[in-house]
Amino acid sequence: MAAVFPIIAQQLCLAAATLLVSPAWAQAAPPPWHNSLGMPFVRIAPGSFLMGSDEAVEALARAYPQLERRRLEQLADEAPVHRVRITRAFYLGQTEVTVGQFRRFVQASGYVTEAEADGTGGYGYNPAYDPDKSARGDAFEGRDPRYSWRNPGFVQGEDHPVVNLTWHDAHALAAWLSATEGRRYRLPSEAEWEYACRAGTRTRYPHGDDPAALARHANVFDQDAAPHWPRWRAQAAPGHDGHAFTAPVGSYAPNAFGVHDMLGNVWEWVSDWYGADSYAHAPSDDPQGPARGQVRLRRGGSWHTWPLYARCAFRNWNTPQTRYTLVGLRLVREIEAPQREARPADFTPALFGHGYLHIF
Ligand SMILES: [Ca+2]
Ligand SMILES: [Ca+2]
Repeated sequence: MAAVFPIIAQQLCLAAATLLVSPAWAQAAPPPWHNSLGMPFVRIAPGSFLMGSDEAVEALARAYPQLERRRLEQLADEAPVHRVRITRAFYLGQTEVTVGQFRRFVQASGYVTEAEADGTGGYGYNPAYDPDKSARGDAFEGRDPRYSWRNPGFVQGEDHPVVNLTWHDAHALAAWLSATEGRRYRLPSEAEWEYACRAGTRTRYPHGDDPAALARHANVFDQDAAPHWPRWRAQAAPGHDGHAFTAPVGSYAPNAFGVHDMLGNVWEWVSDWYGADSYAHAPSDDPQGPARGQVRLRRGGSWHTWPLYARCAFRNWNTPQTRYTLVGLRLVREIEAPQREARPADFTPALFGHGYLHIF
């Protein structure tokens, strides 16, 4: 018997060593947790990573030779690269929020989105629309009351990512889920989002640095989308990702953290205000962005986004009232509730009929 114990002890030591040296995402992933609307969530372990990018314009010019140099010089807000610690585990939506999940929310809550409530509508695809008719050169028609999350002008199944939602709409969804489930839902912070996008990588994309390979890993502006917008054909990713418009969520392999479509399909609202120099002032632990601002960040690019702008480090932003054919969201469910947890009493259904509820 005496010889057995050293063997067991050795095995235990080996197991412990494996736990210590293996990154959390390399271990066997448990099945996703599903909430009351059927949204799958995966647990993201705490950790640290290098956030942002400080790539030289010359290096970008070699990788994206078709782009004007001024576009490559406009990425200074991705610097400085800085170490960020995510100190708490959290659940992150394994996919973007889908049309079907949002429909169930609307049916259960009576919520009316900003695009519908303010009467100005959203944006949509119309093959007869000419971008030159838009003062901003918008690729899509709008605002127009015929467009909303219910109709972006192209066909969407219930498993496609919902679009035409404002930052306020995203918060209303999180608040309703928090109140009805007694758990704390919110948008990811910008740092949490990039941590989950990179999933342990330091390259432009989780698959590596090559923009030409992007269409194998994400739904972006590719050779399937380009025929609908011939003026931007030269900017399309080479290859076919199989989708000219939105794709069913989870159509592509997950990254090393087990989440799908962090890049492409739809832009995702995050919680932070945008600050062009915010990285220079950010704390290293759980940064939340500036205390005030004018515009909210969105991340990851979309089905209509050129490869340069579908990198993990790229930052883009809009007013919180913006609704667009390319912008959706995914949610965080907190694991450790902070001091105060949302309760049903915090939710005021009467406000939802008016379509606007500013939470937190
Ligand atoms: Ca595509
Ligand atoms: Ca996305």
